[in-house]
Order: sequence, then C-alpha cells, then structure tokens
Amino acid sequence: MKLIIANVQDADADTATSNLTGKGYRVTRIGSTGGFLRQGNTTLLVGVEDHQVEAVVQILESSCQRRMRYVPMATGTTPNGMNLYNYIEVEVGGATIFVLNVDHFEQV
Ligand code: 2BA
Repeated sequence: MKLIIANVQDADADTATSNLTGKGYRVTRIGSTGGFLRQGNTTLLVGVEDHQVEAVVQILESSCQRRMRYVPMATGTTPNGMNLYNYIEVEVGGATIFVLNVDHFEQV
C-alpha cells in the first residue's frame, strides 16, 4: 500500500478532490501553507493500493494547473519611509506529489 501526499493550490483543491472521490478514492484534505510564498495551499492525503498510484497521479495532473504568482520583494524605502517593491514572477503547481510506502494500515 502507498500513501500519496499531494500539495496543490487552493484553486485546484475542490476539482482534485471531486475527481478523486468520484473515482472511488478516499481523500483527506489538510489546509497548509507554502514555505516560500507563505500563502495557503492544500495538502491531499490519498491511501491506495500500489497499482492505483499511477491513476491517482494522472487525476492530479489533469486537475491541477500551473499558475504564475507575483511576489513583492522589498528593494528599499522612499525618503518618506514608503517601501519600494520589485515583483518577481514565480510559477506554482500543478501538484507536488510524494509517494510513500505504508508499513501498516488498519481501521478499528
Ligand atoms: P511554496 O513553498 O510557497 O512555493 C511556491 C512556489 O515558489 C514553488 O512552486 C516554486 O515555483 C517557488 N519556489 C519555492 N521555493 C523557492 C526558492 N527557494 N527559490 C525560488 N523559487 C522557489 P511549486 O514548486 O509548484 O511548489 C508549490 C508548493 O508545494 C510549495 O509552496 C510548497 O508548499 C510545496 N512544496 C514544493 N516542493 C516541496 C518539497 N520538496 N517539500 C515540501 N513541500 C513542497
């Protein structure tokens, strides 16, 4: 058995969850925050049999889009103390996926 941990953008979380549960996969959603952008994203946990991993990855791939984000980087201050910003462009997503071996699974 495998545990798939997928970090997706909030904008894709509903679509990804619906597409997974619609195919019979069980999903846990956790609200999370990216360490770089410090913006909210969503972590999905999906427990599956080994042979189902590829299908889940394909669903995530088709459910999640790449998007550009513009991140303000402070570059200095004006004489009256206002911050000056440059914006850097960052491409985020579709999904960041980890597949872990599960040693033991049971529901009691
Ligand atoms: P964040 O850490 O907020 O990163 C958002 C996006 O910023 C990343 O998109 C990447 O394009 C960029 N980025 C991240 N760290 C960077 C750096 N040191 N320098 C330049 N650009 C950087 P994604 O790669 O698609 O990642 C989206 C989110 O997935 C991440 O949000 C984080 O929450 C998670 N993630 C990505 N890789 C991870 C990893 N190896 N371990 C744990 N979480 C990860």
